[in-house]
Amino acid sequence: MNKQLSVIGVPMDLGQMRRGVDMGPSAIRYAGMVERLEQLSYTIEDLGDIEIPRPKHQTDVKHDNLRNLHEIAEGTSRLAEAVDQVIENGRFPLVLGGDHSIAMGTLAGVAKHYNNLGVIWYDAHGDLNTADSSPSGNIHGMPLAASLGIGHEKLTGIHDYSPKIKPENIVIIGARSLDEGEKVLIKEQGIKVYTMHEVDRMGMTKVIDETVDYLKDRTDGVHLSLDLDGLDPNDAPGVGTPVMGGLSYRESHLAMEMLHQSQMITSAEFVEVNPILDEKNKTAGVAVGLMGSLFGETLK
Ligand code: 6HN
Ligand code: MN
Ligand code: MN
Ligand code: MN
Repeated sequence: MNKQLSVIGVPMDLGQMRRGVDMGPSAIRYAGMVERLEQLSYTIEDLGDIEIPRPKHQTDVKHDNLRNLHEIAEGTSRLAEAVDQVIENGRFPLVLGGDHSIAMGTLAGVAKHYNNLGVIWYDAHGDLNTADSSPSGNIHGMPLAASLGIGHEKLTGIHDYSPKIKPENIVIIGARSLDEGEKVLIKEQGIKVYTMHEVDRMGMTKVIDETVDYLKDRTDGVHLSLDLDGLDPNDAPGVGTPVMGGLSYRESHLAMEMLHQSQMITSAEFVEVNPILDEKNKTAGVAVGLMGSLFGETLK
């Protein structure tokens, strides 16, 4: 793994309606991220936080079922620039959210450096909505669709190109709350999904083995987009859209350890940590623990 990490915080809360997720990057840093990764002999450069615009006026709040469209497009474009530069400098981008709408910016910055970027989307949700299919108008439910080039052009066109990724290069793990339109898109586009049903039947070992096999030959880099709500709310309570019956703390550590062993991950983001909804910064601690495993911590 690239031993030079660049950390970028994204205090974004405009993609959903619960306050507090903008403090996710601080909470993760406070939980000891830098110390944890330095122990694994990574060199860490913390680039601080991307500036996210505040919504300008009340009438600007909702454009055609796309809440805070302009501000999110602006903030994620800045993120795309920063991530692009990190890769340009030969370093590994580690992005801290913020709500999941930031993935549009991260992927925009990452994907132009690859011909076939793979994406592992670790999440209770598919985040494959568009303005037409979204039940909420919340853009954090849309970043995977936008990255595929599906949705409003302000979102699909971030960093001036589209699409960022191909449907056959995506693996979703942990899904248990998919909207009808998302299910249709998954079928139409042939996106690989391991729902909780498959994780329960197959076990996480087989899920990750298959994921690695599937992505190995078809991709030249793999981005991990880890939404903390992929985990069960008992293990990660500090998230805005919790869904019962999720991936356990232990399954998630196993997944991260196996992904480390695969040597496949070339960029990562940890999103949706909301310290206001959390229990004593537990969820940020879980995020840092999972980073430890992803970056090679072992008990031996
Ligand atoms: N996330 N599918 C729901 C929606 O409003 O589109 C929930 C989205 C959650 C998004 O957790 O990143
Ligand atoms: Mn506007
Ligand atoms: Mn998500
Ligand atoms: Mn989610």
